[in-house]
Amino acid sequence: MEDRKHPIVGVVLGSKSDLAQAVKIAETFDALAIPFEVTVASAHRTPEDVTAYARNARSRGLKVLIGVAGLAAALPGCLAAETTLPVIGLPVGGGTLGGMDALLAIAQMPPGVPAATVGINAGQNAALLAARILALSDKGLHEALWAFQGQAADKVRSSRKELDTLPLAPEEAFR
Ligand code: RP5
Repeated sequence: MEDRKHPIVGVVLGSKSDLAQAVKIAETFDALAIPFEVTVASAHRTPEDVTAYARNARSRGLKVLIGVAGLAAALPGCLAAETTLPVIGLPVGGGTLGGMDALLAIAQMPPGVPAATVGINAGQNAALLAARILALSDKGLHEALWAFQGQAADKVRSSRKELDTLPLAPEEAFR
């Protein structure tokens, strides 16, 4: 594994009100021992901070950025415009459109400035996608991710036993 002390993922929230998503991201990164940092910077309210953060990110040692934003979610795109690091957008649900506005704003980037998108409020997936990118060059992290996926698979398999009031498919059906 790489040095686990220095943050390698930067998580930028468009507002402190997006904090619940940061908690999901933090839980996932902690489970995988990925060092990260969190800040608040708004594409519309503090655009100069977003620009500076994105421009400094690579030289500060960050390898992936996650932009968390709701409503007219310009944040991931604005980060992507100012760096060559991979940027993952996490659309936050809420407002009159329930997060569809943020999802489309993040997904519909113009050619030349890509930002990846995960589902609305999909904080865990945003963190796991960042982890997969980092695992390309980190064997220890690859192994940790593989174990994480194995645990999720075990949960699904053991949940079958809870269907015991129904005619359950035999385990041989999966071999
Ligand atoms: C977006 O507007 C933020 O990311 C947040 O999801 C939403 C509402 O922000 P607040 O008015 O709660 O600060 O920019």
